[in-house]
Parts: sequence; structure tokens; C-alpha cells
Amino acid sequence: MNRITELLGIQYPIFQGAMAQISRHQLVSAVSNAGGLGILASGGLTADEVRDEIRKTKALTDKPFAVNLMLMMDNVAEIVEVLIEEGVKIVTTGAGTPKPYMPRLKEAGVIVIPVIPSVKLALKMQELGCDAVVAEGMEAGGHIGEMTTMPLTRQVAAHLDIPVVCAGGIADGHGFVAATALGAEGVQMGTVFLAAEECPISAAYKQEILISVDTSTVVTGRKFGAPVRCLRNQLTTKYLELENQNISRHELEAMTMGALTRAVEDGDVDNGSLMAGQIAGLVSTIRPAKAIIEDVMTEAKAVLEHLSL
Ligand code: TUI
Repeated sequence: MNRITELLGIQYPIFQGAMAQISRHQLVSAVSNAGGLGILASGGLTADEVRDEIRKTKALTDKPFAVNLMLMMDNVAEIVEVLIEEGVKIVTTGAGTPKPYMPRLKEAGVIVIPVIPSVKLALKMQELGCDAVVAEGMEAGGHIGEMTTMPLTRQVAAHLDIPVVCAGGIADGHGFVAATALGAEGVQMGTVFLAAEECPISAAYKQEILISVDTSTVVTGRKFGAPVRCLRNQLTTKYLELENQNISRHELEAMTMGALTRAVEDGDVDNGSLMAGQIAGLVSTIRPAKAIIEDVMTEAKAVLEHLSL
């Protein structure tokens, strides 16, 4: 037991990252039923779709789960009301500050855990009354910051009084122990859950994760201050070529419009956006979410036993 498991009433301090269009009720309920924290992604959904996902999750698990607010979306206020109406107890946030929604969430007794990419933002979140933070390094998939996981996690843990969860580059017990050694009280993993049996992505996207290696990911959109990490494919190669020329952000955005849906739903691994973190090279088997979580904990114990100074 530590502050994270106690705060959230979960068995293991393992969060499943909220992946837009992917972290739906099937995966979320499997992770929560296995003793971790399943997190529903609201990115790209309408408030009614979020309500539907919450209800479907509740029908599949009686264990704690969370909903993630993607703060770049314009329907966040509406989603916040749905979460409160549906009695959601835990909210994580990403891609911005939850400040405007804090009074409403706290008045409703919701536990708020923002994902942050720097110590400065972590301190702000603590001041705002957040309950914990997820320090996410740029090894992660999707929308990322600039700090890498190790220096970020260590410095956030050294500066904050509230608990810290570490994300970005973790997929097994070794990563879990490393995160703990840096002062984190839990981990958040996304990429390894892409290969979960219950993860509802196309078979082709899953297969690309299984065959990827350490250097398979690239970061697009750096030039526009909106970096996104994905598996390298035809789309990212073309995007990076154009990014290096004087092409407008608008034109590039048109190219990536609907790209995540193409990967997740259509299995178009050439022209889709296959968001994944740098640890994808370690993920080589499809397992149930329960096995992923139990393997992390079993391996972490073995790693700890064999550590010596
Ligand atoms: O949010 C993420 N990762 C995501 S969101 C996403 S959806 C998307 N789809 C296509 C293009 C772009 C996004 C895919 N991946 N991770 C959490 C995260 N949050 N990383 C970085 C941050 C962050 C950044 C700025 C958190 C706070 C922040 O605050 C800035 C401010 O407003 O003060």
C-alpha cells in the first residue's frame, strides 16, 4: 500500500493511460477489474458519448476507474457536468491546466490528477489543490512535452508533497522499479496496453506495436509547438518532409485530419497515426490486461530482490 493505492482504493499503483479513441469501456473495465486504474479517454467524444462510455464501464466493473479530460477540446465544461452527474470519483487531465474546472470538481468531491510535463506546472497543480500528478516524459506516445521521464520524475517528486505517478517509457517490472526509485508512487502505462487483448484497436495497429523496435517512433509537429509521438510510417515520413519545408500548419493539419481514426478503426497503418511511446520495442505479445498488470508486479518484486548496491 502507498498513498496512491490508498487514495484511489485500488490494489496496484498502475494506471492505464487515457488514449484518445482507444481507452474505452472494454480496456478500462479490464484494467480496473485486474486491480489497476482504468482511465476512460474523453478526447474526441461528445458529452453524450462520454456518458455512454461511463455507463458501459460501470456495467462491467464495480472497481474504481477514472475519466480523462483532454483540455484542448472545446466541450470540456459539458463533459465535467456529465462526470459529476454520473458520480465519477477520479479525473485525470491532459494537454492543459484544469484550473477553470477545479472549483466545480472539488465541490463535487472528485479526485483530480493532472498529467504534467514540467516541475513548474506540477507545482501549479499542487497549489490548485490537485490530489496527485502524473509526470509524463517525452518518451510517451501521443502529445508530449520536452522533458524526459527520468529527470522529470525525479525533480517533480523532489519538489512536491502530493504523490507522483510516473509515465513515459514504462512497460514492465524493471520500469516500475525505476519509477519507484525516482520517488514515484505509481506508474501510468499506455503503449503496453495497446497490445492488451481487450484493447479495441485494429489488428493491424496492434501488430505494428508488436513488431516495432526501440527506434520505431518519431515526433511530428515540433515546429508548431505541438509535438506528437507515433510509429514511423508513410504518413509521418511525408509529414516530416513537409514540416521541414515552408508549408503552413493548416496544410499539415489537413493531412493528419482523421489519421487516428484511420489507424484505430480502419487498420490503415500507412496513412494512419499510430500513436505509441518509445517503449513499444519491448512489447511483443498480446496478453489480457490482467496478465500485463500481474507480470509488472511479479517482475518488479523479482527485480527488487536482485538489486544490490
Ligand atoms: O495529453 C497527452 N497526450 C495526448 S492527448 C492526445 S489527443 C491528440 N490528438 C492529436 C493531436 C494532438 C493531441 C494524444 N496524446 N498527454 C498528457 C500531457 N499533458 N502531455 C503534456 C501535457 C500538458 C501540456 C501542457 C499538460 C499541461 C500543460 O499545460 C500548459 C498550460 O496550459 O499551462
